[in-house]
Amino acid sequence: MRRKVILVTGAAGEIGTALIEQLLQQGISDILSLDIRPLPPSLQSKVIHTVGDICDRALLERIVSEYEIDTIYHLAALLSTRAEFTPEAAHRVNVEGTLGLLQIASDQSDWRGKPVLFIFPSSVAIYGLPDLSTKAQFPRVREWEWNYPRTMYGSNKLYCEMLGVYYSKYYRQLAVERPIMVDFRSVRFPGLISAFTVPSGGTSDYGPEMLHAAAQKKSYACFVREDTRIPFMAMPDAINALLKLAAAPVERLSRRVYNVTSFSLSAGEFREWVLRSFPDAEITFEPDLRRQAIVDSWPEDMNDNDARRDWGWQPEYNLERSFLEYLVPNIQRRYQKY
Ligand code: AKB
Repeated sequence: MRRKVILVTGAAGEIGTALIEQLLQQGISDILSLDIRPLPPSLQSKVIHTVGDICDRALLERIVSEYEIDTIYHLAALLSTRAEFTPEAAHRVNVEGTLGLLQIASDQSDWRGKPVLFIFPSSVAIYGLPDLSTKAQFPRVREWEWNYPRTMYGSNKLYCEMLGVYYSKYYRQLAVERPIMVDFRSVRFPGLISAFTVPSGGTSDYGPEMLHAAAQKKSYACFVREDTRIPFMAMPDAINALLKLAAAPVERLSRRVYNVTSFSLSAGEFREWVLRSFPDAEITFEPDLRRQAIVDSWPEDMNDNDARRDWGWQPEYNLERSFLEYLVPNIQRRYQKY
């Protein structure tokens, strides 16, 4: 018999490590993690880790031969800024990697006669507003509005959402006997902020970078204008959203892809919040016009009413709690020596 596991891809990344810690805290230890990097030492002995590429089909097949995959948290991705430097590689990881996993999930669902749960983090980057006046006119977008991403990453995420819906509703729709479908569910995250890790390769990174730099007494030049406003969320809420969506009864879901968010603030307001706790922080604004254009195309806020109604989504960390109870104390502790 194969051992039943939860598969987490991108396990060594920001969301991956936080998710695995939370699963372990809930007493779930049958976790198979996959990443091109090793896990942080604190997690290494607690889960079964495979170092490898999600695009390596032979590796995925070997995993399937050894384990029964019950749930997949597919977190591996190349983020929006990094993807612009290597768009084809981003497409390979973000799209082909996801397609391969959906196929495996689909085969597994059919084979065991029960859907594999496939949880996929999407992003605010799937939105693309053409200019700042339109951004001001549509401050709180619904799921189906402005789906015109201007980055490779946003396009990849939007297409993978569609692939997920396809695999959960229409896969092999012309076959005489319909297979058991994958149970695909996705949340569109805003910019995420963790107290324990600094993101890399994203375009919403200026928020967390500002905060982590201040705590280390390093000066920081923010790469967007002061008035740039996008939505954000503290990492514990992001993990909570993934777990809550995974646990929701399928009959309660009126969609497969949901906006989730917590608070929106401008880069200038972000700086003010950082200064409240780190009054000596040196934060300047030196916009990089190319990265600025990407963030300008993202909405100020996302309407997450459907997630609230269907599966009781509600962020636990609003702006004040995020800074004062989660981010600042943990970041201060982390960089105590500075
Ligand atoms: C990025 O900036 O690329 C990510 C995202 C918003 O999905 N943080």
